[in-house]
Amino acid sequence: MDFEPTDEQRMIRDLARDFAEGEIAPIAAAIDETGEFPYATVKKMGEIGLLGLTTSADYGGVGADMVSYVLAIEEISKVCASHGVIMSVQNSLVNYGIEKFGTPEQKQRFLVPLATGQAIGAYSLTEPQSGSDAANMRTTAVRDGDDYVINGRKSWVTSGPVADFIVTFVTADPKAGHGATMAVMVETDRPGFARGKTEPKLGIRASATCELVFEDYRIPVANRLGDVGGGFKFAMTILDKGRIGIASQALGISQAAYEASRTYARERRAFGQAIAGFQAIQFMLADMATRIDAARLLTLRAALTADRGDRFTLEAAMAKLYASETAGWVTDKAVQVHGGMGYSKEVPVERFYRDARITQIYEGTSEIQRLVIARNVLKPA
Ligand code: COS
Repeated sequence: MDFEPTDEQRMIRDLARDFAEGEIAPIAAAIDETGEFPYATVKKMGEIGLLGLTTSADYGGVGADMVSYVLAIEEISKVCASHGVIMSVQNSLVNYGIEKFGTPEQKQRFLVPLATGQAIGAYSLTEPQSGSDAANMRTTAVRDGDDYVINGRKSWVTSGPVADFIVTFVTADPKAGHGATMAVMVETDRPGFARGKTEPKLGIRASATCELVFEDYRIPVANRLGDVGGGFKFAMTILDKGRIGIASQALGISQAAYEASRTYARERRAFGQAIAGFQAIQFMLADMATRIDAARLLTLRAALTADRGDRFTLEAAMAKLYASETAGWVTDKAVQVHGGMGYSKEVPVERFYRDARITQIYEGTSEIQRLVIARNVLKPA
């Protein structure tokens, strides 16, 4: 396996790095403080292609491969994990789903504005009673002539408060399990749709998250993505790609926390020398660097497997599990290296520590990743 980026992959990584350092870095601390959604920089991300990075050029995207995508999300997340998840959700959970399961007409209507950043997208699977047990959904879609009438509540929808289009999973019969599920494209300007309160969160505070409420919400049958009964597999297929995005986000947070710790350790003096001279600090930095490299290799392997066109469920779960737990560990140690300063909002490691926590929860908890991995490794040969 060749992990050396090609010229094109480097170019996309550098584009993302320059954008993150030039446009996002100046606002990252402030939007964490206010929890404000960064409309202006998200719009610019769309203009330079980052919101349609892996979408094919036929639908307004860049048509880049997954390795480029991983490198770009890491760069964005190093500076701001909120922008990282906005980019990941739009590319993986929204655009990819429409490109893979949508009709040509749906691609023109929904994918083109999403891939060019003229529209913001979201993905809605979770409900108040069903997070990990994703098939246990109760939001119903009842056919009425050429329409579906949707009723129910969805929760924890990333970009929900600002989305124009939401890939939403519903069921024709809540008692029928996987077999009655389907995906529909919700257009948020139709009557019967409301957004609940925006969640006040511990981290990724500039990424907006909310509940959705459907009361006799009507959409044409033409808004169904894929088949009736195919919703669960649709949700799982695109989550595999989403998990590579979250692994990359976790990697970016880890890398930023590590670099800040290394700089601080060289500058901060105690007992007559820079604290980088103490073995206690050196070992923390050594373990951070090693774990981050391992997480990066797993994430690149998942991306390369996807780029080869092979199934990557196992590789994505391993990458997401390891990179997210690494982000938790690395950011904890980063606070430790900084001592009292690490607990202060004066330095960014405090934000990295809070931002890292969600990566072990959303798009499948660490426990769900272990379950997916265990099912794969225990499969009869
Ligand atoms: N890709 C394609 N198909 C998949 C798949 C994947 N990654 N995972 C499961 N499927 C298919 C299975 O092959 C099975 O198909 P058949 O009925 O044809 O055999 C079907 O989907 C049902 O799969 P399974 O029996 O494994 O479903 P479970 O209800 O046991 O659920 C877990 C499996 C727990 C792994 C799944 O519900 C899950 O990932 N939950 C977490 C959801 C999540 O990430 N939520 C966060 C939302 S985004 S913030």
